[in-house]
Amino acid sequence: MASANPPSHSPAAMLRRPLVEAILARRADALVITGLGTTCYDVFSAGDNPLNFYNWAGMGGAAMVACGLALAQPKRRVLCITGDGEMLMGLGSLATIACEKPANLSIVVMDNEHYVETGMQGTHTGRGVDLAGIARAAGFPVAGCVTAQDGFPAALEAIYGPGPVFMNLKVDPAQPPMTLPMRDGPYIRSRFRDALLGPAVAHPVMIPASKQP
Ligand SMILES: Cc1ncc(C[n+]2csc(CCOP(=O)(O)OP(=O)(O)O)c2C)c(N)n1
Ligand SMILES: [Mg+2]
Repeated sequence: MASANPPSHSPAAMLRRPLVEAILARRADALVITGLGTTCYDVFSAGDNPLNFYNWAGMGGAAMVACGLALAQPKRRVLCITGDGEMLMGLGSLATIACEKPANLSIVVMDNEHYVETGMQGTHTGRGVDLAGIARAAGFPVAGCVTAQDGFPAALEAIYGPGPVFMNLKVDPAQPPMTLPMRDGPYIRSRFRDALLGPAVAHPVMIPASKQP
């Protein structure tokens, strides 16, 4: 399953949607944080869920949002499913996660070696940068890179095992059909919050008499 120096542009790169579907089929009540762009569409296409937090355009923060949630909700599995470009922009988060070590957090990177959403520019991972190696060096106890389908079952077990887990999946760069979730950020946030914590209770705001108009 794990290889320290995965080959670039693996000829056996996997199709991303079946992988995301297989990961989410086991989610139970896991909290799922997406990257922007294609991983956002992948997760929505596998089935909408109020415990999905769709990151529409925020780039570089998915793993950190997931880390915060994992620390706040230690009894819930937190899955971050993001892209290589998004992860490259937020590399510092790997250091923070390695320090905090939330055992319930799994970061899954759909590594297509490209920024698909913005026109298929190549990313660093296609030039040899090894995200799993970076995670391992930072201190992740579980970090692997899967380059072909036969390594996926073991990766799936690891994703739901003790963490923090970092799993890089080399996937085909072809863009699957764009399946767009709702775009209203406050709605996505409130829906997620309500599903996790129950409906928000409105607390009356007490304004001192001296401050009242
Ligand atoms: C700060 C910032 N810079 C650039 C963009 C433009 N942008 C949107 S999606 C994207 C590419 C994302 O690439 P990746 O995470 O690898 O996703 P995938 O290849 O799966 O689409 C970029 C550069 C952005 N949304 N925010
Ligand atoms: Mg990409």
